[in-house]
Amino acid sequence: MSFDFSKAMEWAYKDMLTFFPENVSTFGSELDSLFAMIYYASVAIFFLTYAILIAFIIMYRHQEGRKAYYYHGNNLMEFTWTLLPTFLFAGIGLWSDDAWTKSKYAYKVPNPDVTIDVLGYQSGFGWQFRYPGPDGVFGKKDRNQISSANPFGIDSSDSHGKDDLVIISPGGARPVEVHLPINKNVLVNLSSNDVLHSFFLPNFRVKQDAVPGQWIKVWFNGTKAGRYEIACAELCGSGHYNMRGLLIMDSQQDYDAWLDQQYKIVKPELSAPVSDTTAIAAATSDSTTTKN
Ligand SMILES: [Cu+2]
Repeated sequence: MSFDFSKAMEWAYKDMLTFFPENVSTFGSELDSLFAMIYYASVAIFFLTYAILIAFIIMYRHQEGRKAYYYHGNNLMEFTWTLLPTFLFAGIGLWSDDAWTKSKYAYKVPNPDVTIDVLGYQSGFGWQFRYPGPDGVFGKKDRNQISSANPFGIDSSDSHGKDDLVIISPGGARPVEVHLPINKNVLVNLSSNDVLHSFFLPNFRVKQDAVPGQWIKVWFNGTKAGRYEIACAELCGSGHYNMRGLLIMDSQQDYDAWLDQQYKIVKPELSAPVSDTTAIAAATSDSTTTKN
């Protein structure tokens, strides 16, 4: 069997990069090309290093009568192997600065069209999502009011919090499902109830640690409707795998319809008159069927 060098290069240079799921984020392609550039450089350095290593093994193998010689350092060589990686890493740093700033810096977050709160938790392992409700304003948070029924600690004395919509993982292996609109700047305020989690949206090239006691801003703008995975990328405990969720990207119209429907399920008392018991009953029975 002969070694097909071009096949090996094709594997090394192309196929490895197809591990990425489809990019559906506005800044995703910039991060992908950065990843590809670093990857190509690593593959090239790998082949170069191994070619030299193998050549030296052959060139300097034991030969009768040849004697090894000792010398104390070589300035030119030491400068070279210090400067080359310095330029390489400084270059990567400068090149990645734009993509990093755009996607990660809190002061670069564009004006959000939609803002949600996301909270990772370990008791049952999942994510809690909070939408601001019809008034578009989140209720204030009060950590003394945090409970299993009120995971965000929404301040009961703040009227803006009365209509906040909280969606919690259904538990067990069933993934939580949340919807967001496409072609909109989505701002996520991210935190954790207990340990470090990591909010990971592979298709959106978003991965951010969720740190207890801190609210970290994450943003993205999704370009394509569809169903995408939400994962926790931090090994956070025995139920880590249960943190899988589904992010469904909708047109604005479908998103509004979903939000209305969720609102009727979660807040029947606010979305229907109290006397209208049939509407409440229908909305409540919906809650068992809409989780898919
Ligand atoms: Cu986790």
